[in-house]
Amino acid sequence: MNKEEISEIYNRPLLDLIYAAATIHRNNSDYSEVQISSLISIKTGGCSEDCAYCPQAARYHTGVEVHAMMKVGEVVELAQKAKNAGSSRLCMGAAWREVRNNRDFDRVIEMVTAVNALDMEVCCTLGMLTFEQATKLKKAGLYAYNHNLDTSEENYSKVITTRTFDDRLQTLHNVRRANLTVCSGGIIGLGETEEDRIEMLHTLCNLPHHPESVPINALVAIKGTPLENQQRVSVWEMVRMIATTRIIMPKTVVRLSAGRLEMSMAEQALCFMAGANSIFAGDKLLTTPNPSFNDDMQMFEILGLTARKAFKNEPAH
Ligand code: SAM
Ligand code: DTB
Ligand code: SF4
Repeated sequence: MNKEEISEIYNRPLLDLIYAAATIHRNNSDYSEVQISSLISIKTGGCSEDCAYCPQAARYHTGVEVHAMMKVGEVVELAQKAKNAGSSRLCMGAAWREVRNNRDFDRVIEMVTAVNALDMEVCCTLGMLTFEQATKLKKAGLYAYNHNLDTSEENYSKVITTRTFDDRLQTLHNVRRANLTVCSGGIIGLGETEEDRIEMLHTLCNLPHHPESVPINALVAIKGTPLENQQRVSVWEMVRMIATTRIIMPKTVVRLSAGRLEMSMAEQALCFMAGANSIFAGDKLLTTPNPSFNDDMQMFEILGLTARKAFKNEPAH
């Protein structure tokens, strides 16, 4: 799909857009199923990068404490709790620029092996990754790798200067080549234009394969970061972004990601109607608060949503 086509979709009258997205969603998936994914920050803070939105960048004074890497046992315990609460997917995040071939990576491999044994979809987000590292993770049982484009190529250097948009694409290429599933999306509310949003979606939907999941984050403005004074995006912008993603990538799992804490149940319902079919659940994202499992379960009950099972698209697993 080209940029003009995506732009036409993005700019439709909102209710037409939601209706079209809901129709496509119903024709492609069981629309009542929503994936519950939990996040664990296995290595928090102290990151060398300058991502302008990030509470974990060492150079900003955000109050996030630097923690040593978690132990394998601690991660497994949290993963089991998340599974018991209904999560089918576990994403382990590390505040790293890139993966290094050292003891920390060996420990990640152990974590992946252990969480995979719980029969959850295991995802990692560890920064840049080589093909060899991606292959090792795959062998250990990794299911998905998250690496967000975050914004358009054009806007990228206004948000991050310590790496390039092409670096991001290279990692996505390495991940795909290692036969892992790809999770890649972005953030809205960074100060980007609507054209930037459309361009980011254009890049994602013109990768050789659509990412299996696309997280859409609303910026959580963090005190101490260069984006601390950014205004919150309106729910209408979230809905527009989600609906457009759903229409251009009909089978992709679209995750309503950061920013849910400030959204009412009615607002989230609109996002699900527009085609969102995944959330991050649990009291915490990586470092910032998120709605509680109980509140989310109540929401599922009221909206008639059910938790999607692990490996939904892989009956052979
Ligand atoms: N360090 C790795 C990397 O940058 O790829 C992995 C962890 S990083 C925290 C993962 C993603 O979290 C970022 O790409 C960004 O999309 C999202 N993120 C970080 N801070 C955020 C914020 N304040 N608001 C919304 N999303 C945020
Ligand atoms: C994604 O797209 N969003 C998640 C996950 N992938 C790693 C992270 C959101 C982080 C929000 C800020 C924080 O809690 O530190
Ligand atoms: Fe934050 Fe990841 Fe950027 Fe590090 S590389 S500052 S953890 S978003």
